[in-house]
Amino acid sequence: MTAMQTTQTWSLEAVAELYEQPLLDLVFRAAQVHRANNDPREVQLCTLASIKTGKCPEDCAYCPQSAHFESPVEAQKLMQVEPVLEAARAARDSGATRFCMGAAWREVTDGRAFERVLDMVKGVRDLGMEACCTLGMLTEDQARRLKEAGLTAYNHNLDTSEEFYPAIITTRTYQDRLNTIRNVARAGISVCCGGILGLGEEQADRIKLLHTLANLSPQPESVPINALVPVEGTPLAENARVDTFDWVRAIAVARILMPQAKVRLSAGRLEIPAEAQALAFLAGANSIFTGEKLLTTANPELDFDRQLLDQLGLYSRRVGEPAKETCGHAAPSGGICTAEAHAAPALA
Ligand code: SAM
Ligand code: DTB
Ligand code: SF4
Repeated sequence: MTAMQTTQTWSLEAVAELYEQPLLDLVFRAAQVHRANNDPREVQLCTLASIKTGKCPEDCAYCPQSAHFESPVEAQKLMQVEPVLEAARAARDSGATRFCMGAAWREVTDGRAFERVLDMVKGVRDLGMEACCTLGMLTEDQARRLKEAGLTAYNHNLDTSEEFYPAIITTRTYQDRLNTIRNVARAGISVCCGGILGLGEEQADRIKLLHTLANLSPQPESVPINALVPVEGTPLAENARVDTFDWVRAIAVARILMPQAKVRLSAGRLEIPAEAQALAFLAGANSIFTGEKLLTTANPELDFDRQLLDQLGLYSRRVGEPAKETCGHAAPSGGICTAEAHAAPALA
């Protein structure tokens, strides 16, 4: 079974029931699901590049790149191919295996800019890395061209529940988002789709978001969980930081609902204590963004992340390095157990 297959249809009630469990019961169950499906010691490192920054026509209330608000972000036109590939090479040398290119566009427009992005994708793939793009809305034909260029994954988040969405973004609809996700999947590109916590949503909105993500068909291969980074000038600048236990809760539920997806700790990690991040890894997170910047906001230093992974006995794999056949834990028999041996008994 691959991560692309939807394993089961989840009812909203079942997702709510999972979400509302006592936190440590939930984390324990998520850890079991994680160990049954993935090497629990491996964490994928991804690096982001903002290839076109600012002046975005969309009005996403959290985003410092929206042209609707005055934020400290300095706008930058679409980068040339070579500096983007230099950044990708540097990311690969620092241990990243996935390079994600983000553009502050409402949608992709056919023409020279798109051709340049296709060249970036080819270049990143030639470095042996996974290439991911997040460029706004896409047609089916544009998705097909990205696929031909070698694109591994396309990031397009649902961000929150369908009901809460219009309180955050008015320039596009939830259905627009779903249409692009469908176009990406039809082109055979992996879907990277997640959300943000801390927008002012209720727990019920988080449950609905997780429910929608889990029932996408195919399920997302990658689920970024962002914690709002409040940025000066945006309407959400004064929002309180998300409670870290709530953040862990969402990660654990994502892991249970989407057992084989990469659950990525995305924006907001700089303000989240190392101990809470450790709990997130236990609950099934298995990827982080590394590098001192996300798109426009700060991220932990690479040395901090390396030390954190070392302290927790986690590792990342470099480009070309094969998956470890064992998870490295001592088995009760005295040998080294295989990841399969971690498989939890079937869950009721
Ligand atoms: N323009 C494209 C789009 O919206 O799909 C791609 C770039 S956009 C910056 C990618 C994602 O970053 C958003 O969907 C949102 O989840 C996240 N994001 C943006 N600003 C954020 C912030 N201040 N804090 C946390 N996450 C943020
Ligand atoms: C995602 O969900 N998070 C990443 C990636 N996908 C593109 C972006 C986070 C951006 C945080 C705000 C900023 O740095 O501008
Ligand atoms: Fe534009 Fe994406 Fe920012 Fe929304 S999140 S304003 S679409 S860059």
